Amino acid sequence: MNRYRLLILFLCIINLNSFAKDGYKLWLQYDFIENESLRKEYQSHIKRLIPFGDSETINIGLNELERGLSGMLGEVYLSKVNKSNINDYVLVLGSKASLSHDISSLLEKEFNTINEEGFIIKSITLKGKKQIVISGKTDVGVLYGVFNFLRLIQTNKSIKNLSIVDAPKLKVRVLNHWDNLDRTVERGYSGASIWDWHRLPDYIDQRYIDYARANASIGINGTVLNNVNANALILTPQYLEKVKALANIFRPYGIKVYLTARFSAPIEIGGLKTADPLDAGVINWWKDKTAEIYKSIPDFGGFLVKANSEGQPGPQNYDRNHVDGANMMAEAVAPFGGIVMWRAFVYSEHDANDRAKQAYTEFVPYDGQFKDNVLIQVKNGAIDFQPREPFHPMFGAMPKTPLMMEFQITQEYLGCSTHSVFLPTMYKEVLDADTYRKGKASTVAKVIDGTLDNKKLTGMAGVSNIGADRNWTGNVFLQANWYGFGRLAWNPYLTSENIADEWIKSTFSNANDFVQPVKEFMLASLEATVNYMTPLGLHHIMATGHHYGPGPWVSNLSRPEWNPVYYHKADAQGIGFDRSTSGSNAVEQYAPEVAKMFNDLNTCPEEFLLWFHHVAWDYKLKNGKTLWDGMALKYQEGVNQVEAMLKTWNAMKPYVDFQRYNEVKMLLNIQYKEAKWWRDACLLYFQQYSKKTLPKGVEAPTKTLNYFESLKFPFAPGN
Ligand code: BDP
Repeated sequence: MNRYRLLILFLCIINLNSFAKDGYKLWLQYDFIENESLRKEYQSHIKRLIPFGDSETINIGLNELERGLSGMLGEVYLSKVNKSNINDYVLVLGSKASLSHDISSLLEKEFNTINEEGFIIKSITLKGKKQIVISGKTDVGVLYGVFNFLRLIQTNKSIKNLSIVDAPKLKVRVLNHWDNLDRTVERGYSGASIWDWHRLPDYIDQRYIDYARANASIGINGTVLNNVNANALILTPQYLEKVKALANIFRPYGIKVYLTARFSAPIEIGGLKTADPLDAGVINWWKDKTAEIYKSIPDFGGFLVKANSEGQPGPQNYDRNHVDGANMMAEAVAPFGGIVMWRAFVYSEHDANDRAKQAYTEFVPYDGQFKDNVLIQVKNGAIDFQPREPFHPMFGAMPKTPLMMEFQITQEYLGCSTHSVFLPTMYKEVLDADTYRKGKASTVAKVIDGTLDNKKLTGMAGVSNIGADRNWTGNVFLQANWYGFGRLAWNPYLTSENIADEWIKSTFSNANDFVQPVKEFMLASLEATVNYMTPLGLHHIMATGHHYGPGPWVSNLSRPEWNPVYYHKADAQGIGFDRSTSGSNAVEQYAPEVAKMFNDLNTCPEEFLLWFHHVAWDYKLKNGKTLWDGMALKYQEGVNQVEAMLKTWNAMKPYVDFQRYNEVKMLLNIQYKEAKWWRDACLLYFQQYSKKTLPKGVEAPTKTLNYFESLKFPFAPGN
């Protein structure tokens, strides 16, 4: 080989290496298991793969097994061997209908306990031969089983005597992409939209396939492709052809496509004069449009609608209500098995009272009036995806209406894709919260999985943090939030600790000295962020528009409830929004037990203190400190926690490839800097009202309040 060729070869190797660990492979790294005895142990249980059935989905499962097993165990696994030749230690996969009868009859009991998407992973002995079977009632169930089986190995679990039966607890598990047709992403911090509308339908980006694979691996079964602030053009034939191309790619992965429908589309693209939901022409327009969609996408999921919210059109423009609007669309999709996800994120421009009360006020009176195929999609809290919010009171108040959870995965209010915040901790706080609707233990999880009120249609939506960045989420750590969302949509009872554990091991390493400290850091990361941004129940004090950085001083926006001063209400007496019975009385929207707890200063959890109460600066916190001192110390604690996260990460260098190690390190450094910015700006601002000095232990700000107020970020992303 001449020197030139050698050089090319060398560059190729370097290049391969640098791409090998850039985060693109997400949690599906399938790293070679270095521990020889463990590897041998696995190898001894899997000698061959045998698929039953050859649908596209089964082949995807088979390829995944080949890819995963050869990656982790370093052997070539032969598939499609002669089925009559089943030997010991064969891994069998296939749905109930395609498995051979002697195998499927051994799983009869398990099949009876799973739903259509569930799976079984079981060690069996047939004619004296040991085998592992991965099965389900449907091919997609089998695929979920495959990913779960691979996860066992990724997380170094035993595969000796397997008997796993699992099925999703929620039906609709969807990502909501706030992606625009021009490839910008509202509140997106990970690059452009992954949907290359311009080159679709003919150009199929490999990313679409990898996206589908990643989602299937965590059980996500739907995707809403376009922004809730929708452009009606998505419903024109030109775009529907592109949507169809994506639907075709996603189908074998068990993923349905949904679209956000702009309520005024009949006018904008249909040439009608009105979008009144009771108008016969409008009703027919939606029926025809729906039929047109189903003709090319027979398994189309349905529509998501943001109506009469933040200026979006809706039924109220015609003096109709949410029921009129949602039911009209629900009737259009019903014949095809489609659903409507109607959002409850509404707040009136004409009611300056308390924004937190408005969605409940608008929706609860309609309980029981929506059609069976309507899900009301409710954000986790009543304001807007804050670092911490009490659960939305609607979850405890609409027993006759299927309510769907909407979480935000993208970090609009939590430091964009820069800050490393593990969100499943927050999701769990909400899911585990007790609504007391039917007495104790009526958790939000039981409301949304339908078990509390015996509801059939259930779901969870996550506002996606995915973009065209090579590592998908702009920060490798935030892949954990996509992962965790999927896992919780599958099973809202999983713990955030388990989710972190799985994710760390599948993404980075099983080394205990890595897993433990990183898990601790992830589990503490939400609290750290709440501390340096909005401790003790503060909320919505971010800067205007882009919400990047602190802006507690903002008071000049046209709508009162857009201003941070509306939320913190700091004055000479104290700080906080009085939502108790002596204030806006928002507490009344909760069940009596919950209302009582929040209403009473003594029982209100301190993490929600300033959410529900206006509290004097000298008020004594549970730790004996005054509110002012306690608040200042919380801000400092948040900064200290990020410093500790950074230290932990620095010590992890030996366990992580350089690229991912270094990217996370740089981002944590920014987070540390920004945590101090938050602390200093907020404390200087609130100090004008408290007129108190900073307690011992809180670092003195190095810049003035004027300086912080002067900072402008006209090009902050995602706006
Ligand atoms: C807010 C966002 C805005 C969204 C809106 C929504 O600032 O970009 O359009 O929520 O959820 O959080 O509709």
